[in-house]
Amino acid sequence: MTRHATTPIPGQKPGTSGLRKKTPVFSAPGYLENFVQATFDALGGVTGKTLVLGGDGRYFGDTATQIILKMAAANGAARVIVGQGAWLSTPAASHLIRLRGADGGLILSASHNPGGPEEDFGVKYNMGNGGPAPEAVTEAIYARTQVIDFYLKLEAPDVDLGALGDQHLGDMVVEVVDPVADYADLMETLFDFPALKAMFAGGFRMRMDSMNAITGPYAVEILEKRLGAAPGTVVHATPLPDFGGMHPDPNPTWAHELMAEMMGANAPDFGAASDGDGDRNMILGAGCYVSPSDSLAVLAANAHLAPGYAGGLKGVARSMPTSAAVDRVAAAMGIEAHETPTGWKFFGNLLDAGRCTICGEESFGTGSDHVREKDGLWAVLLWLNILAATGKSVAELLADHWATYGRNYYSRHDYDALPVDQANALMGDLRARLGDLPGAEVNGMTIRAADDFAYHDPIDASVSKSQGLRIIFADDSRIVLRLSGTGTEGATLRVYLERYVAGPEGLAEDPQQALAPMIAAVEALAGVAARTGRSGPDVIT
Ligand code: G16
Repeated sequence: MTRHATTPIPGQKPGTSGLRKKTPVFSAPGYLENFVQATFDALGGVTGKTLVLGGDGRYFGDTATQIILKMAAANGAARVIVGQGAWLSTPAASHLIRLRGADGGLILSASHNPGGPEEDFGVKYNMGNGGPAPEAVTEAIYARTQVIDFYLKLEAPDVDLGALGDQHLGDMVVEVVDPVADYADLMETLFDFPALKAMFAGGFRMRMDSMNAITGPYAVEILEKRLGAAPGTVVHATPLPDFGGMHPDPNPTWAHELMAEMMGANAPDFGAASDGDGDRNMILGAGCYVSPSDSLAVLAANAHLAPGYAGGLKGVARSMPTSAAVDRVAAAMGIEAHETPTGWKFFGNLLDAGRCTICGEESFGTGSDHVREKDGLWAVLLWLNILAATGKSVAELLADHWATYGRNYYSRHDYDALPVDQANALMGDLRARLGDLPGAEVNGMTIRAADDFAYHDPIDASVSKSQGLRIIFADDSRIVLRLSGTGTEGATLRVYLERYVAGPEGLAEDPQQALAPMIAAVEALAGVAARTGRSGPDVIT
């Protein structure tokens, strides 16, 4: 074991989902080491513990894996279970932690952010329940980074991460496992694989865009090998260190190849994409885009059609900026609906306490209590199961859903890479005026309520403040503004827009048209275009 003297490095504060920085920052001498040692220290050390380790295959992941293995060995860990080739999708890592009863795990990914020598890298710690570290733990890690003065790292040759089985690193066992098999087996327990096989055998056509990221091997194994989808169903199926130059964020802007195919002539019946680390999903039908908030609501309403959820749902949960469409489903079912801050970590307590079964976010994340992360391929398989069980198309399912529950028109407008001071000033000025807004009129609409969202966790009574500015109108239409906690360049302003139409008229409008009054209200209240000088958002979901 070698003890290396170090000094604190500023800025190692985990964001919405772990610590994300530009690769040159993360790969600078001591940067990763400081953060990993601070993580181990904040957990009370890792002596005798079992950890899971893997990532999404992005640039620097293999080097980082070797460094972390040597640090875990020097810190006295008993065993590290690592995916072959240092690969593990985020949901597969969550499953492996739970399956093997590990004490926790480190996931090397900057999720949907681009990868490469000049792009993004990230590290996050997941707890023994398989879920992201809660705020109390990430704050303890950050506190430790500010006083750290040494890290431990074994001097040893690199481990062969291509060879399955046990190896030794000092006294620690490194167990290299197939990253796909256990996860694929879990999916077989939840969904009606024979029915899905029959659907594909009957000519059902699908396109899955894995965006040169980690879901490629998982999707090929499950969709093409186990379910018999046509070879080539999965495209961009090989994880590449720079994602082949793709921006692996499954939304209409970045998954534009898939969008073009699904909106074009002779489109497949079903389309889906996932992100860098496999926890996000975008769902499409032929000529039809499903907004993530609607996807969550449709999945909650129909989950009982899949064997894993045949007993019904205990409750649902959504992040605050996600539309209230799923709340309407929960009300009809008579089950609990929870509203949490942005960040999957906030669902962990509710899932562990059996207060919800399915949860989701507008940021293309959906999942259930089968793991403690959002899960892209799980959402794809649940949609497929529902399509197989109902015999309906994606467009028919959506239309039926809106006819039953009404439609929560929804969109998110992102303004990327704003100067940090400008973004903070915009938010600060609006925050200062929130108290004056209730009762005020904007473009003929009356504001009913306005606040800075705070979450009171019903399980552990922790309070999370300043989670987004909400302005709610008399008809329950809503605008929400918050700054992203996952970007690595300047500030990203997210503007969330929602308007409810009960129907039966007006359910098939273009969302941007339907939301035009809300878009105008944002400009009147916050002056986004005027203050940023931008002519429009960089990303519209
Ligand atoms: C992460 C979190 C999500 C969150 C998303 C966007 O996703 O796990 O819970 O909704 O970031 O966060 P923000 O709006 O702060 O950028 P991922 O897929 O990046 O891990």
